[in-house]
Amino acid sequence: MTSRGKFISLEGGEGAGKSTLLAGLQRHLVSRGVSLVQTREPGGTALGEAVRAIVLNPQHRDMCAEAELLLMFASRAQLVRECIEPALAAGQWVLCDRFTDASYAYQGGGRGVPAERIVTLERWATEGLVPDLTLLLDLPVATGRARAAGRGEADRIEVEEDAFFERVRSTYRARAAAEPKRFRLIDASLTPEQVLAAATAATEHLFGAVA
Ligand code: Z5A
Repeated sequence: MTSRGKFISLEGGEGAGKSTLLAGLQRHLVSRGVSLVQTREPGGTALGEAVRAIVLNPQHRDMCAEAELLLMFASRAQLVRECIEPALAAGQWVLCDRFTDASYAYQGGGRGVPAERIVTLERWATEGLVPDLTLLLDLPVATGRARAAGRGEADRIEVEEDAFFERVRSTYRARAAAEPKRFRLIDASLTPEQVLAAATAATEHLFGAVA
């Protein structure tokens, strides 16, 4: 019988280095013989990418927090059923750029949506699917924003003020502290090589579990 694959999510604030880490981590996991599916949120399916274009479009500046949250979960519900669950069931590993923790951090911490509402949506939309490992790239807000600056027009969420991103960061850190077995907090101010080394070390126990 094929053993179920492992599910790894990457989280962090703006400019924390998730995309940079994803490329190196993908190479590492493939070199270890893992059959890997890489995806992202919001997005990762045709429907999810259409949702992404809506939620990040600066023209929708009047979008309310509830609509934003529901759109994130619409994308997630589709991604879980169309991509993540079938891959895990087939024994593939899934590396996802953000997952449900981002909704707690951004819509919960950032926008102030009560966490109980997100818990309800999580149970319903993802049937409680939780990553086996979540790598949280932690970085001071100002450093992340400086890194992300100069990439062209800011999207609808990137235009938020620093206080919003401070709430996002502290919500992520609180979630990591509350679930130390699932989360690995990585100091994202280190060099890309050091961040990758910390991330690959954090994945080691997953190999033991499938052996
Ligand atoms: N969102 C939400 O609100 N609710 C949800 O439920 C979900 C998402 C799922 C899209 O996410 C937005 O959706 C996001 C949260 C929201 N909004 N914000 N803000 P995204 O992940 O697609 O976009 P992002 O968070 O804006 O990612 P990013 O800004 O593209 O950052 P990154 O991927 O973490 O960083 P990077 O591109 O790898 O690196 C940024 C720059 O820093 C680049 O020039 C690198 O070369 C440099 N870099 C990277 N690593 C290092 C190190 N270690 N040292 C120095 N420089 C580095």
